[in-house]
Amino acid sequence: MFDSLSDGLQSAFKSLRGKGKLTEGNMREGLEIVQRSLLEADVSYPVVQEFMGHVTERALGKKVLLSLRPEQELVRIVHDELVSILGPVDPSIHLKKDGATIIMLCGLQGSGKTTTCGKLAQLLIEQKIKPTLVAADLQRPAAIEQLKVIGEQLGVPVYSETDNKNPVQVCKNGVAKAEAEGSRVVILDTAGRLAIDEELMAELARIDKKVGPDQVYLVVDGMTGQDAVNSADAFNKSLELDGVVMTKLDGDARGGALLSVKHVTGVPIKFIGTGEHFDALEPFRPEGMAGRILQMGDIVAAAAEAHRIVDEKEREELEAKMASGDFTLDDFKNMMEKVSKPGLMGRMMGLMPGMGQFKEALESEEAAGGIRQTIGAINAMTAAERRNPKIIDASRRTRIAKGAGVQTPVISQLVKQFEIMKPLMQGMAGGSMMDRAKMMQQLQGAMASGNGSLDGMRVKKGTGKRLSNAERAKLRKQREKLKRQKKRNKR
Ligand SMILES: Nc1nc2c(ncn2[C@@H]2O[C@H](COP(=O)(O)OP(=O)(O)O)[C@@H](O)[C@H]2O)c(=O)[nH]1
Ligand SMILES: [Mg+2]
Repeated sequence: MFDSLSDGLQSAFKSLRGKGKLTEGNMREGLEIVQRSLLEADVSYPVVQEFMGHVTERALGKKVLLSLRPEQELVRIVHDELVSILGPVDPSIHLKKDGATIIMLCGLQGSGKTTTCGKLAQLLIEQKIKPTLVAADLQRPAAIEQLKVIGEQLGVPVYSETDNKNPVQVCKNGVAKAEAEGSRVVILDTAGRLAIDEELMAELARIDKKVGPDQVYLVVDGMTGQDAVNSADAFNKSLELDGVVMTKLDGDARGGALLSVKHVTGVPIKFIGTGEHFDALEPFRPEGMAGRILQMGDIVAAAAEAHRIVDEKEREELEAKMASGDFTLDDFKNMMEKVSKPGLMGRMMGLMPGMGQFKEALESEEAAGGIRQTIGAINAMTAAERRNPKIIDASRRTRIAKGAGVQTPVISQLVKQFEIMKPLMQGMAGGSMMDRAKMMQQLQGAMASGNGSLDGMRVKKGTGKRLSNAERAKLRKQREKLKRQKKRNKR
């Protein structure tokens, strides 16, 4: 999703990253790439202008130019601006306390209205509310049938009148019947045209006036780019919209429509559709979406997940330890125990940018075994050894291996892994989101490079293989590179 927007923004940030000292000149270059990528992602011109106005003003501010990591500042500014243009958030349906809440869906033909009826019904069913669906699209004979099938699948009543050509009457009758039957929610599935026309707008305005829906949602096809903006504008002028549902964001939508439609209508984006099935409706969260556009993963979701496993105090202690370099094998063990809960690692990784590929490796039985083995090995160490693994010499190694019931190389490997990991952890603890992402990449590199690496937190099962000279040199180089990088980051 949003590939062109993300790619463009990434390249803007990258071009600044290589610049060393930031000047107004090269910041402007970065800003130009941001602007181009917005336009290429089909964000409409007036929106781009306004967006760039805010971003430029802040990006060229003194503080940013003097800052150590200008590209990060730019990411932050763009992120904040995305959030502010996409917000405020309001994914609730606002049900009335008494009587039936009437929700009217409108939008162009094929935008996903009828499908969204089903998705909203499913959402309500999950809240123990059984809605009534009203088939008010009388343009196409198949439309009524389509809604009926959805009603049957979900087990909710569908009101329709085959011979009535007046959608206002059908809606009125449908609402009356639903109310008589005690339905708490009525969803009107209205007609759409291929393009906006006066007749359609007049028809919708009549339904609006005569039936008096409590909520009017515009359903917009996220794949349609500029067209989406024009139609949203027209619907917004004829009807008072309460929210937008943007569909088909599971495909290769360029994402621009989301920004433009929000800007043009000024009403909250309530939900996004991410598939054809009834459960493919997500409450819209600006932060999550901005994160996705900037390829930072859904940090909020990841953080929420992390919160659930480690409590606040523990986490602060861990961070402090990581930052100061006091991180010991005991802490490492502690952390391993926390993350070794089944399924957890995979979910966390899935939420982090670029880490999806490790999901399977980390979820595997082998990985779980590796973690158990590592914990066992640390358990077999003395307190002094856990604090300072450097003292672990050949004889200690043999003793520990015996105690843990593993081969000696497992222990050397573990100590090596830990030494590589420690500076990385330190870097992660102090840094910003971008620092962390970078460190993650390095961790990935270390994991992927085989010997002496983290190797997916998996300890090789005692092949007894020793490092060759070349491998050792490679490892040393890696460590030195990390050290230099760390120094640079500190500066
Ligand atoms: N991939 C994907 N397809 C969708 C989504 N929403 C709707 N569709 C498809 O879009 C087409 C038109 O949907 P429909 O609900 O009939 O549109 P309507 O004319 O506005 O009622 C159908 O083939 C749906 O399956 C979505 O979020 N993702
Ligand atoms: Mg339809």
